[in-house]
This record gives sequence, C-alpha cells and structure tokens, in this order.
Amino acid sequence: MKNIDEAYMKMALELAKKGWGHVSPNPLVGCVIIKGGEIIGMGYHEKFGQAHAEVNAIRAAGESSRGATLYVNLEPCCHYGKTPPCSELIIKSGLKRVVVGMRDPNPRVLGGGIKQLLDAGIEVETGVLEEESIRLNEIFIKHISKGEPFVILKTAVTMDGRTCTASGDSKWITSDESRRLVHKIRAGVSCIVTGVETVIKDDPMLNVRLEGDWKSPFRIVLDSKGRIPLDSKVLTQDSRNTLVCVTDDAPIHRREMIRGTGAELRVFPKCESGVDLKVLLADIASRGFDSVLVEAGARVNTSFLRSGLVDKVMMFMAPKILTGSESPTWTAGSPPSLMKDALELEGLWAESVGPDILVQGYMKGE
Ligand code: AOF
Ligand code: ZN
Repeated sequence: MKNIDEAYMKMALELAKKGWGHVSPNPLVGCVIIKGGEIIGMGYHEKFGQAHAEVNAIRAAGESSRGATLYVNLEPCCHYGKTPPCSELIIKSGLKRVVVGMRDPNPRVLGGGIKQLLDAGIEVETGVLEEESIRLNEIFIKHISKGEPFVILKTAVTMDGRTCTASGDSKWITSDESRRLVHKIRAGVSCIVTGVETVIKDDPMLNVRLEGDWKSPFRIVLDSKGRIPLDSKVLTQDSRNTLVCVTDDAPIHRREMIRGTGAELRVFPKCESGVDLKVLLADIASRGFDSVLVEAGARVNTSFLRSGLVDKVMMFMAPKILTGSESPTWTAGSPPSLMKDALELEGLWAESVGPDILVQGYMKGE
C-alpha cells in the first residue's frame, strides 16, 4: 500500500506544480482520485481565488467518487475562504479514504480538515511524501505561518565559483535551459532584489520572458547613494513595477530624478553595508509579498547571507572553469579566519539542468 500511496501522491505533487506562477500566495495543490486501481479524477489548483485542487478532481470524477480514495498533497481545507470548505465536499461526495501529504499550516486549518474527515468516518492517512510536500510549498508555509516572505538567493557560477571574467563579461555562464528555468522561477516569486552595481554592469530587465501567460515580479534595486542610470531598463521599461531603495546618502536631486521615471523610491535606514535589509524585508512583507528572489552581485549576496535573511540558495553551476584569481566570485567582503565561521546549509541536493548542475539547499538557522 505504501508504494501505491506514494506513487499516487507523486502524481498529485506533479499536478500541483502546474499551478506555479498562477496561485501565489496560495499553495500549490494537486489531487488524484482512485477507485478499483484506476484513476477516476485529477485536478489541481489552477489560479489564485479559483477552485481548490480537491474540487476540480471531485468534479472530474463525478458520482464515482463514492467509495474512492483521494490523494492530495496538502490537508483539505475546512474553512470558508474565497471558496467553500473542501472537507465538506469530500464528506458529501462519499469518499472512503483520504491520503494527505502534509498538514495545512494555515491557522484557519491546522489539522481541522483532517479532524472533520475522521469525525465523518473517513479513513485518513497523513504524511505520505511529507518531505516532498513541504519542499513544494516552502514559500506558502513560511508566509502563512510567519507572515514573512521566503527568500531565495540564486547565483550562476563556473566550476571554480566565478560569476564573470575579470573584465566583467558574464554572458553567458549557464545554458539556455538553466536560464529558462530562472525565468520560470521569477514567474513564481513576488519580487526580485538586485543591487545598483548589477544594474550598471548588466542593465538587466529582471522580468519574465517566456511564452505563455506569466506575470513578472516586482523589481527592487538597492541603491543607497541613488546612482542608478536613468536610462537603465528597470527605469525605462515598466518603471511602475520598480522600487529603488536609497538611504539618506542619496542626493535629493537624484531622488527626484529617479521618481521622475515613474519608479517608486523609498528612503531606508542605513546599516554598514547600505540599505538596512531587515527593514526592506519588513517593507516587502507589508506589501503582502510571499517570496523574494535575490539575483545580485557579490556584495548584495553577502549582505543578505550575513544578515541571516536567506532561506534557500539555488546555485547553477556550468561545466566551465574560468581560472584566474581576479575573476569575481558570488560573495565578497572580509573573510572569516576560521572554518567554524562559515555559513552552513542543510538538505543540499543537486539535479541536472541541460549541461549544468543546479545545487539547492537551505541556510541553517542559528
Ligand atoms: C488553495 N488551493 O487547492 C487548496 C487550498 O481563500 P481560499 O478559499 O482559496 O483558501 C485558501 C486556503 O485554502 C489556503 O491558504 C490553504 O490553507 C487552503 N487549501 N488552497 O488555494 C487548494 N487545497
Ligand atoms: Zn480547499
């Protein structure tokens, strides 16, 4: 039974992934209904505010849901949100058994959905592919339980850890496949943070350029002194989707000029490395954003890492070795003298993306 349960839960997880980029800040949820060893219904949460995965799957299965088993990667909800509770629909539809990936950390659910099902005499199994379920919804979990955005730091390096040549050339380190995946990641996060150095050097658009209907994230540029070139793409293309963060080191006339492009400008408190990132994160949270992608250079990366604000690192590594001690790497600043002062990650894993390797892991807490 365990293997069968895991196989169907895997299908539910795969279905759930189809919602990436369309459901935030809601969770990614997929659902499969099985009867007599056959799939009789499938569904996933397709769009924010619309039907939950369970509703779509039960609708697809119709009357035959009676006596069937339902697989879903997140505990069914038991509250009236934008949609009525799935627990009630499951009970009404006569499902016999429900297999759940993980409990819903939403304070309005938190085990309540499972309890309702059990009270109605439905057999419930929880924690099937729990680790995968938690990983899939890491953004939702942090946001709904702490009210804080999940922070992903992404970097692309050669095998010797370099991010560009000594002259600054970085186009391109990684393959088309990796860069397409980065666009897909961008489509699922609320905002991207970069530094003014990256804007000056690369003039990136920081948007989503993929076929189909995708939303670009909000862009945030850290620019303590207000040095951003007024003709940079983030200020000339869709400038209303850009926030420039300065400190009182930015001259007033520069602030006016930046505002004049249509971008938003905010003056932030200062810390030694520039804009106080903790205050920035609080600002991001107050906008209701559930996630942040840091796509920046060595200095900004290091400030984020050393302030303990990063949840996850995604490192794309290309099968290239640049050599040369002058080629920049993806961190900066004065190095600690002891290995014990290294920042540590946990739960590291790697996968191939075209010819590259994507290494991911979570920053270890204090
Ligand atoms: C989803 N999709 O497939 C499931 C969810 O405001 P509502 O009605 O859309 O409810 C959102 C909450 O419902 C969400 O935070 C989560 O706790 C629960 N389950 N949500 O958006 C789904 N199953
Ligand atoms: Zn629901």
